[in-house]
Amino acid sequence: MSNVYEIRVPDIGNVHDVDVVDVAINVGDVIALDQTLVTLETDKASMDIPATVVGKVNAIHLKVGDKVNTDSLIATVVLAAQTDEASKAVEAVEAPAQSHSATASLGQTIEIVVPDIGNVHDVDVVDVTIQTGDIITLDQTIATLETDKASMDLPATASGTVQQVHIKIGDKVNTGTPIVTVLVSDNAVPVASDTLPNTKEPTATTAIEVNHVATLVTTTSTTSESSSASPRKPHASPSVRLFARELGVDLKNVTQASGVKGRILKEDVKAFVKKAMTEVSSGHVSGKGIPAIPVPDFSVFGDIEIQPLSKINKLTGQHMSNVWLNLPMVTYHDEVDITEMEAFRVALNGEKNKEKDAIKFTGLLFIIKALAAALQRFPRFNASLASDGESLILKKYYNIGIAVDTPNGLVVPVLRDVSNKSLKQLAIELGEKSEKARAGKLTAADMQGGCMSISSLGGIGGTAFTPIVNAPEVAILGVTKSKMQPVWNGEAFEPRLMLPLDLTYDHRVIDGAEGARFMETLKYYLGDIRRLLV
Ligand code: CAO
Repeated sequence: MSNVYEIRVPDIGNVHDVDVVDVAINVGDVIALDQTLVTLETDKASMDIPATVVGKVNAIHLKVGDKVNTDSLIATVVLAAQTDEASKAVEAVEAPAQSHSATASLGQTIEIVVPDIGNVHDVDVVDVTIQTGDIITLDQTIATLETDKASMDLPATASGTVQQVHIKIGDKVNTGTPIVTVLVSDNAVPVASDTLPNTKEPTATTAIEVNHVATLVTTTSTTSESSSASPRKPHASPSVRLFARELGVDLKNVTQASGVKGRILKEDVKAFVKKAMTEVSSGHVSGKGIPAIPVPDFSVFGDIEIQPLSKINKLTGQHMSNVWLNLPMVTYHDEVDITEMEAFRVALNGEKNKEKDAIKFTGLLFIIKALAAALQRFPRFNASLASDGESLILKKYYNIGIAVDTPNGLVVPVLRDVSNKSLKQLAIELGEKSEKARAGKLTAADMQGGCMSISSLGGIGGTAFTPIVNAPEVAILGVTKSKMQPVWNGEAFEPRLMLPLDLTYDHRVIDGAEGARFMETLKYYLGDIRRLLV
C-alpha cells in the first residue's frame, strides 16, 4: 500500500450536495486519528468528518462553500503509520439497512419516538422545542439530540396537539425512546420507510463515528426538507456546540456568526468570550445582579401619595445608575478667585443693559469658554473610552453639555463648537437651549455630541458636590455658589470672590495628578480671563 492515503467523505446516506461549512486543517498539518477535518451541514443536521488515519496533510481537495457527496475527496495524507482499522472504517458501511415505518391517522393518539439513530447510545437531549398543548405540524423540529460528533433536529412525524412530552433537556435517549404523545389532528401522513434512516453496522471504532454521523444526516435531512415551524436555533457544528458548552457559553447569546449560512464558528465563540472577559476587566459591566433594595409598605406608617416618575426622570435615573456602577469616579474640589472676572462681567452687563437687545452674561458663560480652552490643552479630558476598553477616542471638537433643571427633570443640551464662539453667541444659545429644555422641546440632536458637561448649581447655592460623569464622556465640572472670602495675600487678608469647582473624572482614563493639573489650568483661565485671548 502506498503511504499516501486519500480521505474521502464517508457514506452520508441519502443526501446529496452537502455544504462544506468548515475546513479545520491546513496543508502540512499532522493529523491525529479522529481529529475533525471538515464539517458538513444540511438544513437539519451537521457533522464533523473525523480523520481515519494518522499522518501529514499533503493536499486538501475541498474548501468552505463546496458541495460534497459520499466519497468526495477531502484530503490526501502521507501516512505516519498504517492504521488498518481506520482504513477499514472508511469503507465500513456495508451492513444491511434496517427499515422502519410508522403511520398515523386523524383522531388517533400516537407516540413519536426517537428514530433509528444507528449504533450510538445514550445520546444527549440538548433542546426540546415543544410543550404540552402545542399544536405541531409535520416536520416541525420537536427536539435536538447531540453527540460529541454530530447533532440532529428531530422532526415531528405527524401534525396534531401535543398531549405529553416525555423528554427534557439533559435526558439521554436511544432509538425508540418516546419523545411525545400527539393527538393527530390534521395532515397526518404515513411516514414511509424510505424516509427513515438506513443504518449500517460499523466494523471499527472510527467507523462507528463515521456511520453514526452519516445516520444522523440521513435521518434528519430526508424527513425534513420542508421548513420548520419552530424558531430558528443558532447554527453551529457539534464540535462548536461542545466547545461552547465547555466554556459555559449559550450559543443563543453569540450574535457574531461568520460561517456559511450564518453559522457560528469556534472563532465566534472565542470572540464572544474575549469580549465578555474584556468587558469585565475594563469595568464595562452592567452591574445587573445586584440585589434590589426592598421597599416596605410605607402606608402602614402614615399617609402617602404615589407620584409617577416622568420619562426624563426614569431615563436619567437609569443612565446615572449605569454610570455609577460602571465608572470608577473621583471628585476633586477646589476654588478659584473670580474677583476680576466678576468685575468684568458686571461691567459688561452694565454696558449691555443700555442696549435694546440686552443679553445677560452669567459667570457660566466664562466657565464654558475656560473649560473649552482647558480641554484643548488636555486631550484625554476631551475623549471617550472605546467600548472594548482598549483605546481612547480623542475628539477634535469642543462641545459642552450644560445640565439644565426643568420641571420634568434634568436634561443636558449641548453647546457646539464653543471654542470658536463669542460670549455673546454662547449667551444667546444657552438662553435658547435652556428655554427649549424647560418647555420640553429639546430634540435628541440638541442633546448629542457632548465632550464634557457642566453642572452648575451656583444660582441656587452650595459649597461643593460630587457630580456624576455624563458617560461616555470622561469628566464633568460641578459649580456651586461663589462667595466673598478673606484671602491672605501675603501681607493681609483681602476680600475676594471665590468660586467653588468640583471636577469628577473617570479614573480609568484620568489619573489624580492629571485631574489636579486640569483644574489648575481651568483656574488659570478663570483667574484672569484675558488669558483666553492669548
Ligand atoms: N455663584 C453665584 N451666583 C451664581 C452662580 C455662581 N456660581 N451661577 C449663577 N449665579 C447667579 C447668576 O448670576 C444669576 O444671578 P442674577 O439672577 O442675579 O442675575 C442667578 O444665579 C441665576 O443664574 P441662572 O441659573 O439663570 O444662569 P446660569 O447661566 O448660571 O445657569 C442654567 C443656567 C441653565 C445652567 C441654570 O439655570 C440651571 O438650570 N442650573 C441647574 C443645573 C442643575 O440642575 N444641575 C444639577 C445636575 S446634577 O443633578
